[in-house]
Amino acid sequence: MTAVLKLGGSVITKKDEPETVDTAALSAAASAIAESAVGEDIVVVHGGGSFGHHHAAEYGVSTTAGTRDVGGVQAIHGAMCRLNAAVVDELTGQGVPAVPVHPFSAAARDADSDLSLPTAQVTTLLDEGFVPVLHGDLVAHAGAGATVLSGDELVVELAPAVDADRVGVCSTVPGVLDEDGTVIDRIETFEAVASALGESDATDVSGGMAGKVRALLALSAPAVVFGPDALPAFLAGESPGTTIAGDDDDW
Ligand code: IP8
Repeated sequence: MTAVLKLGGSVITKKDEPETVDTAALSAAASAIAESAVGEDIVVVHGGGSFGHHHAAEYGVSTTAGTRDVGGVQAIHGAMCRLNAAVVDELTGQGVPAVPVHPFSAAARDADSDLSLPTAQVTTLLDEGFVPVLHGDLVAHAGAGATVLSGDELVVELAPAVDADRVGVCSTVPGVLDEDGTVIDRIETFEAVASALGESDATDVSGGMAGKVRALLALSAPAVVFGPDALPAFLAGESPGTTIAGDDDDW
């Protein structure tokens, strides 16, 4: 079994304090991974939280707006590397064989914004018993300099590349919420939840929950969106929060 797990940036950092790890939350997530990841290959992806987003906003960089400012690239990519080091350190400190994989060193977007992400290093690391830890980052973008590559985009690229059986997205909310704030148990089509998500034409996978749901629906593996308290349950094979049915989903 192989799982791809995204730890939301706002789960593991203090979103309102620049470059501040939420050490208690990160430690709890690492401990859940350390206690569970027996017999299951796992790829971890984490978001930017108060590391990447803080600097990206300062330099006006997004998934579509790029920069050619070397200082901006250093600030944004450097911050994400610092957060990645904190995540890898916490995981290794708790006995998980975690190793860093930095997307900026390998990925590219072409002039049509199509992403190419080499994944042989990730699959080989998994085969060799490591837990690769990737992160939202910058990406070289033809005609735009460097743009933001979100952790959600990485999850969508990685899940088929590693033949993931399941995908987990650990968010600050306990699942995908309807208009009343109730967790939606299962999503089979985007149309069924479009009005609840308040955004029917999202195409950018980093465009909030609507974009996330749309991207996860396109995967063949089922995806589960849940809050931090439910991470041990997801890692134990359960489906807490909201299940987003995959193309091959026979759950
Ligand atoms: O938090 C964003 O990753 P995300 C990464 O997964 C940067 O959207 C560099 C802001």
